[in-house]
Amino acid sequence: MNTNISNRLYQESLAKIPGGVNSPVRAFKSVGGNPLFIQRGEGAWIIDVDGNRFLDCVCSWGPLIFGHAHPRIAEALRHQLALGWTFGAPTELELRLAEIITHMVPSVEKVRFVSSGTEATMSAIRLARGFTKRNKIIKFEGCYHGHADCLLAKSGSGIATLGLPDSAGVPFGTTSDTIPLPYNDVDAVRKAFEDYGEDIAGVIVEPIAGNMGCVPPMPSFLQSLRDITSHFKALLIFDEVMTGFRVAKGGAQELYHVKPDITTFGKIIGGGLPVGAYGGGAEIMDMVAPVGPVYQAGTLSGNPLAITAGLETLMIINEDPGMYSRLDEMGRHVAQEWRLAAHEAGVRVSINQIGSMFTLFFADGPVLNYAQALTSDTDIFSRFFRLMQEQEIYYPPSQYECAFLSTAMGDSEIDHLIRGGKEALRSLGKQ
Ligand code: HOZ
Repeated sequence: MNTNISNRLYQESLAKIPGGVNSPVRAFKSVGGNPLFIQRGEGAWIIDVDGNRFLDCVCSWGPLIFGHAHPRIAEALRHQLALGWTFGAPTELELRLAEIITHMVPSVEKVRFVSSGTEATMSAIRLARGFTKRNKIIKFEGCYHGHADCLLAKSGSGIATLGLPDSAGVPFGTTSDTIPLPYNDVDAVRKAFEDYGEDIAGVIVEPIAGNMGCVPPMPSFLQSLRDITSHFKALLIFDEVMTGFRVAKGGAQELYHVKPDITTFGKIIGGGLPVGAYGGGAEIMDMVAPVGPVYQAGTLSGNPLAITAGLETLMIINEDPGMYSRLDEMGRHVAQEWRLAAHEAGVRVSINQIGSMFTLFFADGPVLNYAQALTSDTDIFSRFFRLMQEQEIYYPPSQYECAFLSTAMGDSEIDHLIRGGKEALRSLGKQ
């Protein structure tokens, strides 16, 4: 594969941008080789600057549930572009998107828009602390809630990918009220509440973890979090930045029938443009300024272009309620075929899949928490990643990120994905 132009752009970028990239996981550091520079996207495919074409399983790390350059979203953006793209004043668009979200996610009565998932979770934590007048926060190892200081403790995503012991530059004081516990471990949560219950403002959790690879909640994990937090009058925060509008119309909370106090959104809510949001019951949300004392603001919050993309995305979702079961069927089919191929090739794998989110771990047993995710053989993963690239599949360049399907993938794309994965697994079996 010719990647000369990507390589040249990467070398030039190294001189001007730290690591040549604007977000660490893109750098291919954990899988080797240089990042591909992308020129354009067409439906389920991306094309790099050297003209190589790949089936895209990154989907911009989740937002592109319909694939690239969906014509309706493109048209809506063109229309808004002609009207102006930022006013620093309210627009009807924000109201309409808020209405759709509160309809689709009933636990959310009011919602505040921000510009990224990081901002959403950072603000949700401040709100939980302001509402409860308590300081401590429970998070789970391997979950990643953006790069706000207080949440960078035992994080997944890029921190896990690069094998970093959390981040430099985070003062001890900012994480001293953060309690990281093992995912899916209800006993550990109970114990933490027995020890610090009166001081715990909230529990933040990815209801389906996506930042240590895809790790589903065990039956009753989320309900236990609901029961314990309610008992101790702490808030339950679902970080649905990745799962919101991806696993079901109402997110993971709809799938598992558990109602959080605060939900954070990102990715799909902006249709691929920078939008985040946090929302919850009116009593809690009315703690936010200008009504209440919890301050949070943003010049570009509710940006008309970004909100337009989000609005059009959620409208398309609402017109096609069957899309989630189709995506889940596709995901199950891929996972099943790859399991079989891995078995035949003598490669040990553990594949987690929920709807259109999935991860192939090169591990012996089930992966239900961060410690188990870390048992995956990352050398084999790196080889798998490169073999997938040879098969014209753009797979996430990290063991600790999810792969995604999009509705732009038809039968031939799913066949391409299954065949490519099988070929890669067969090659691994021979090495
Ligand atoms: N936060 C994204 C999902 N894990 C990864 C993308 C990135 O860090 O660039």
